[in-house]
Amino acid sequence: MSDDKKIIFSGMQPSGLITLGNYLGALNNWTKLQDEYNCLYCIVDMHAITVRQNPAQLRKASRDVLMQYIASGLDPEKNIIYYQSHVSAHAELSWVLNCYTYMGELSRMTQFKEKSQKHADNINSGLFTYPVLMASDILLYQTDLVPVGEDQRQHLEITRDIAMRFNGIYGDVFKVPEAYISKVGAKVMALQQPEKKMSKSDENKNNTIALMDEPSIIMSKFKKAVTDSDNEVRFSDDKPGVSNLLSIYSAVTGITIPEAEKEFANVGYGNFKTSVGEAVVARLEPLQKRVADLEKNKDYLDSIIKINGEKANHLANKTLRKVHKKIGFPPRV
Ligand code: ATP
Ligand code: LTN
Repeated sequence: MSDDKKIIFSGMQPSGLITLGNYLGALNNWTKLQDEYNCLYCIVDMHAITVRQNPAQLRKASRDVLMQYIASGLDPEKNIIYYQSHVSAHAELSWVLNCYTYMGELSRMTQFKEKSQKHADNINSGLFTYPVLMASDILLYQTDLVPVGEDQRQHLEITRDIAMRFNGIYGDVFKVPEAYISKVGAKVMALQQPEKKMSKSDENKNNTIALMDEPSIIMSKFKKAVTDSDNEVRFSDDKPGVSNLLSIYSAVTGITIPEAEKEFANVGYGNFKTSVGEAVVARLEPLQKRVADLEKNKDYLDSIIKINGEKANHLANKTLRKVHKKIGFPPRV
């Protein structure tokens, strides 16, 4: 890592198949940052277990996320790509920061409220302290910028609050990070319920496009996407389904939304949805081919994880040691 570049950190949970929302809101933006910044992209398996996971599926999903990171264009030689559970400093810092985070601020987190409603039978304390682990991920690397989708803005705010609180007591221990949220694709909505965000753990698979969905599946999901009854392709708050499809089209093709509205001015919803589906298929096909190639290359993937895990451990431990010293833990002799 060169000293003169700013540091970027972000992550994704291996809690299911990466969706078009994750791709447009996060992953695709990450690939544009890799030359200008020192970047760390984590596969946050420790966050994923805040919801019950099947062990074999979690292992597979973690590997799938790794392959899809690389297939999307993240170069594992330029970026530190690693599994969160391989760097124990995340858990260690998280314990410390738990002691500097208030129950009140955690109970205001919308993600906690939503997930505890959805998993009413498993409202575990990990789900509650999820943002503290996320703050630890970010603060361990003295991160400047965190590229995420709109839904993570509140978690970034609490990360900043925790960092400032800690620095206020002990001096400048942590860099206070900024959220980095792109305008295009920051909130892709569910295809059948465009009032809620597309989410990889959604049980209704017609709501989500997975990056690895076959072209015929992608086309059929777009054909079934909810629109409205006035048959006019226009971006507007009162047309959430159509607006979402326009945003997706704009994000995958690079065409602006006003240009897309013109393109579809006299086109019925059926043909509009087919065009959006085709644009997404065209965008995802090369990525899917790269994943198929990577799948054959187990040794290569293993070596990436090993080398990058070591780099992350080294950087994380520097901050952790500093924290331990500041709070008064006895030195190791
Ligand atoms: P889960 O359903 O398990 O909560 P998720 O789909 O919300 O998962 P995460 O792994 O929590 O995905 O998020 C990974 C990244 O993708 C984050 O930066 C998040 O902001 C972004 N993201 C998630 N959903 C969307 C969406 N619908 N639109 C844009 N960005 C999104
Ligand atoms: N909570 C995030 C995933 C995540 C993350 C991070 C993102 C965990 N740790 C650190 C950015 C930086 C989410 O997307 N739901």
